[in-house]
Amino acid sequence: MSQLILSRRRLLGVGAAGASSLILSGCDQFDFLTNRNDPTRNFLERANELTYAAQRALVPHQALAREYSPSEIRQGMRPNGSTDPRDVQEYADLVATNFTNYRLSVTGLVETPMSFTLDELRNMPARSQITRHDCVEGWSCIAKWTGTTLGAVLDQAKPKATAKFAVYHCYDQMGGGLSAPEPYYESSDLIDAYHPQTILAYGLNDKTLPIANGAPIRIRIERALGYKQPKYVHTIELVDSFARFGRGNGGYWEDHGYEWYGGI
Ligand SMILES: Nc1nc2c(c(=O)[nH]1)N[C@H]1C(S)=C(S)[C@@H](COP(=O)(O)O)O[C@H]1N2
Ligand SMILES: [Mo]
Repeated sequence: MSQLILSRRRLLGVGAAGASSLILSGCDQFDFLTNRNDPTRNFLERANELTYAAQRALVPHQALAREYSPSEIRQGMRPNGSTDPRDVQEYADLVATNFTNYRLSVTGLVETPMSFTLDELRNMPARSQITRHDCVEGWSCIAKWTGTTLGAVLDQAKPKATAKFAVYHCYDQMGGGLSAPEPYYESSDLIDAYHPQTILAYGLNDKTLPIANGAPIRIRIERALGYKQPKYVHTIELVDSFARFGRGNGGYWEDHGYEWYGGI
């Protein structure tokens, strides 16, 4: 029995160490991730379930991501991915009215589907945190985020016992050109959704969250990589499976080969 545990631990250790040393190895080291046949990426994909199990088993569920002091804020916050989705008419209309008509919907496996105005969200208990954002493209920023705790918002909608994941739906469309546009979406399990540092951010570095960084609401899941920080969120849907979204892998980038857990 103890031998079984030992070998399982060793196995988990390899998965976790392999993934995190890649993440720490810095700038422009990640180009290989776009190469579908790259052995490292295939390893990461296979290690996905393993690192998820490993982190869930080894890291306490509520362990906090490191927080920094104001003097450590650097680079502002470098906008990446979509930075102005005003090509989507619905979003352009919201910008034109300074987001007064914005509503955040909470739907899916909840007892009481809800929708919140920005003022309602801003009037709920707020939390600020200075954290590091790590993009798999090989850069990171340290910035201060302010927002409403997602757990408190979900509680109002009363998640059903069958809810396993939160899917975050965004306004912006990716692709275009030769490929059909695909809406950006992301997801997390409910452990990350209820993590004390997981917030619906409306403030960045003590200012209103700019369009480039996801106005009016972007989610911060501080123990996850950059692509798991969805911007321009309009709906949070609680589900028991990702099968009916995109290509079924739980996020836009996951549908394009990134791992789902994306933990750091
Ligand atoms: N809706 C949406 N969310 C998104 C993206 C995007 O293109 N669209 N890009 C992701 C990636 S890869 C990163 S690194 C961060 C960038 O956040 P920033 O623009 O605030 O720096 O947002 C993430 N969330
Ligand atoms: Mo990223």
